[in-house]
Amino acid sequence: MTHTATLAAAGLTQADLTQGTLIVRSPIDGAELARVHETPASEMPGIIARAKSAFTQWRTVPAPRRGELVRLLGEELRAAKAELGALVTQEVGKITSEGLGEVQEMIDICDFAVGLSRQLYGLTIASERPGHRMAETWHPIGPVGVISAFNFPVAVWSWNTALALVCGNPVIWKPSEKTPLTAIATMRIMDRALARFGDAPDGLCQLVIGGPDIGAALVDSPDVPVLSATGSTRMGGIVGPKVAARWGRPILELGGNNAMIVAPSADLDMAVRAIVFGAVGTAGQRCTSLRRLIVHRSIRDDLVARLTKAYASLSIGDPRAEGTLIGPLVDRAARDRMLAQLDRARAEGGTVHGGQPVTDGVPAGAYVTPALVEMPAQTATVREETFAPILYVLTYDAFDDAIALQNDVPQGLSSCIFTLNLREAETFLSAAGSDCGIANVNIGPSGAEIGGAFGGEKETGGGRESGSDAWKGYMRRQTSTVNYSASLPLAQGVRFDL
Ligand code: UN1
Repeated sequence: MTHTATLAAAGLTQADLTQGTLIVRSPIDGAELARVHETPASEMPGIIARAKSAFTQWRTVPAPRRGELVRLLGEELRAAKAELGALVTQEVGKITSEGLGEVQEMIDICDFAVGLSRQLYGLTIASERPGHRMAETWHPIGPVGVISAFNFPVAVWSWNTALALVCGNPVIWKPSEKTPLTAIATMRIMDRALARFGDAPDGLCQLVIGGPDIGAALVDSPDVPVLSATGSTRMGGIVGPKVAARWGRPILELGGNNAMIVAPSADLDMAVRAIVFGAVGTAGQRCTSLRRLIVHRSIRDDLVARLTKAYASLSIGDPRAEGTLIGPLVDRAARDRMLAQLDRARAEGGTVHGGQPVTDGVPAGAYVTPALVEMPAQTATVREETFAPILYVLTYDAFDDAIALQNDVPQGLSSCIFTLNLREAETFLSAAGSDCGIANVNIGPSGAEIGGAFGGEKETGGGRESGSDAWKGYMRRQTSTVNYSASLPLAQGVRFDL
C-alpha cells in the first residue's frame, strides 16, 4: 500500500495531515507523511479543566457501565485492526505482524479491563473493636495524564486508558512527537466507541500534540493526580520528581537493559530463537528488547556461532514486505547513536559483528544490520540502554556471577534465563535472583502479555501498568470503619473518659 492509501484507510483526513507545523516522516523511507497541528500551550488549562469536569460525572457512573465503553473500544479496535496496524508500521517502521500485534495488545487490555470493571474489589477487614466493621473501597482519583513513547505508539495509551476509564478517570494523552498520526487515528476509533456509548461526558478522552511544554502542563498540574510516563530514564528523571513535588502520583516506565542468562543445560535451539526475536525484533526498539547475553563459558562459542549464522539469514528492509524481519530504526539520529555506541564498545575491547548501515535494496530509511558484540566485561557502554539492535555477549563461569552480572546495571525492567536445571531456574526467580520487574524462564525478555503487571525497578522507574492489580495505581483507596454498636471504644485500648 502507498503511504497515502494507508493514511486514508486509517481515517486520516487532509485536514489532519496538512493543517499544522509538526512534520511527520515515515521511518520506512523518510517520506513526509504530514504536517500536524500542534496543541498551543495556551489551550492546556482549558483541556485540563474539561477533563476535571468530565471527572465529576464519570466517577459516579457505575464501573460496569464504564466497562461498557471499554468493551465498545475493543470492538472498534477489532474492526480497525488491519488499518491501525498498517499505520503503526508506516509511522514507526515495525514489520506488519508487529504492527498488528500492537493493536492486538490494545484489544487484549480492553478485554481485561471490561472484566476488571466488575472486579474493583476492596477488602473487609477484621476490626479489633466490638460492633465495628472495617472496609477498604477503591474510588476514582481524577484525570490521568499519559505521556507515551514512539516505539509502542498506541498500546501504551491503551494500557493506561482502558484501566483509567473503568477506574472512573478521564485521560489526557500526549503521544511522542514522532507518532501523532497513530494517536489521531486511535482517537477516531475512541470517538466511534464514545458515540455508540451515548452519554459519556465531554472531555473524557483528549489528545494533545506537541513537545515538552505540552507535557509540562500535564506534569505540573495539580488537577492531574496521576501522570503515567513511558520513555527514557532522562525524561523520567525530570517528570517523576516534578509530579512527586506537587503530591501527584507518577507511574514511570523508563529504560531497560534486559539480559538473558544461558546456562549449560539450555535448549539452545529454543534459546537462539528467543535471543534473535528479543534482540532484533522491532529493530531492538522495545524497552524490553534483549540487550545483554550472559553465557556460560562451556557453550559460548557454540552459541555465538549459531547466532552469527541466524543473524546472517535475517531479512532487513521495507517492514511492509512479506518476509521482512527487521525494519528501519526510527530515524537517522537513532542509527548514528547506535554506530557511536558500537565505536565506544570497540574502544572498550569489544569485538563487533554486524552493526553496519544498509543502503542497498532498501528504501531510504535508517536500516542497519543488527550487531552482536563480544565484550570482555560489563563496561560503561554495556551498562547503558541504546535503543537499537545491539546485543552484548558476556561470559560467566559460576552461576552466582551470572546473576550478579545480570543485576549489576542501573536499569531493572526485564530478564530471563534459559536452563533446564530447576535449581538455577528457581534461584533466578527467588529473592536472591533477578532484581527486575519481569523475570522469565525459557522465554525471552520481551513480548509480555497484558495480564501481568508491566514495569520494573531501579532506573526503570518502579511503575506498573497493564494487568494484575496495576489498576490500583489509577484509584484512591479509602479505609472506612463503621461503628454499629451503642458504645465508643477506642482502638489500642486507649481510655479517654470524659
Ligand atoms: C515498550 O517497549 O515500551 O513486553 C513496551 C513487550 C511489549 C510491550 C513493550 N508487550 O515487549
